[in-house]
Amino acid sequence: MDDLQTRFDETIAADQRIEPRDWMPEAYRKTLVRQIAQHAHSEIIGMQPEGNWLLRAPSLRRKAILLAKVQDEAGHGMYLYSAAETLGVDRADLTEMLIEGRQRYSSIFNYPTLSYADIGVIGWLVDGAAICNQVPLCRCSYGPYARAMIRICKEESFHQRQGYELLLAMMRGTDAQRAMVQESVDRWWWPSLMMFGPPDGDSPNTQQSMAWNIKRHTNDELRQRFVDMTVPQAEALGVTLPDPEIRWNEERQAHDYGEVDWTEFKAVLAGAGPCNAQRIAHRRRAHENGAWVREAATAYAEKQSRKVAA
Ligand code: FAQ
Repeated sequence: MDDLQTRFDETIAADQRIEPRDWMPEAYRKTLVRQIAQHAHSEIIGMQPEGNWLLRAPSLRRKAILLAKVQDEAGHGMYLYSAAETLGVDRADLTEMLIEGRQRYSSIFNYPTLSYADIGVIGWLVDGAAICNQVPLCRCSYGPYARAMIRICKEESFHQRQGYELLLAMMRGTDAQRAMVQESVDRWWWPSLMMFGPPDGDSPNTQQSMAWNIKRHTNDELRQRFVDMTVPQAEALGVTLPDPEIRWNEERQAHDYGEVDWTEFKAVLAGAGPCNAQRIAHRRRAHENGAWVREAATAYAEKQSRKVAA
């Protein structure tokens, strides 16, 4: 046991990868299952706010783009559930835990999409925040998660670009379109900052996850990176970020910004966000409606394996 622990510690210290067949401490495995499952659930629940606009896209081109993005998110969920399964858990159990409220998904997907500008703003801000958070996960110490993240990040950067491009088109349009974009930015800015998790002083998992090379930066470091990246993009777009305290700090070589409303964040995590109940009810319904597909697929797989055995 000591030998196994030493080997694990040496692998982490050398910044190398842990693979599914390697020995790992139970707490490391549990942390990964928690984070990867939460991440997978976020991708799947994250299809709902955008899916809401699929039948109301303003043109065939916008519809094709949105459809492709939502499909990519399903794919990301699948890669991530597969990565979680290499840790000895079952995807069906993870889904059960999600719909029973025993596992989390990102707070951001508990907010409603009220206009088509939200589609652009989700791409720009939500995918932008996701990229900031996820690029360092490509160097995560657990091999299957790191490899899944490389592919996911490539697709996320397309998602971000499509959002920005949609907003640019709207900002070059009518006054009403510009107002729609600004109203959407006003609603999504603060929830996007919450995606990075609680402030470092209130983040119980960060220290250990960084020691294991799962996380590479703290929540506040990544949040700062996101603010610094987004401020010039907002200027180029011609929108105002709804925080009067944003200003360049010469000394820190970073932007100062206002305090996030952590009471709202905690309420959303506790289930009291605007769409928590709706998101889970919808996921539960989709799962129940898909029961016949799973049964048919299992029956077919069993029939095939009997054929092979015969
Ligand atoms: N929402 O100690 P920490 C996407 C929980 S992007 C809900 O700091 P940790 C792409 C946390 O789980 C979104 N819960 O935790 C897309 C913990 O509770 P627990 C998904 C949150 O793990 C775009 C407690 O608070 N991305 O889907 C949140 O070290 C557009 C204490 O927090 C990922 O999941 C939150 N925002 O750091 C799809 C990235 N923040 O579990 C569709 C991978 C914290 O102990 C459309 N995950 N909590 O009960 C991570 O990087 C980390 O897990 C953090 C949290 C940074 C989210």
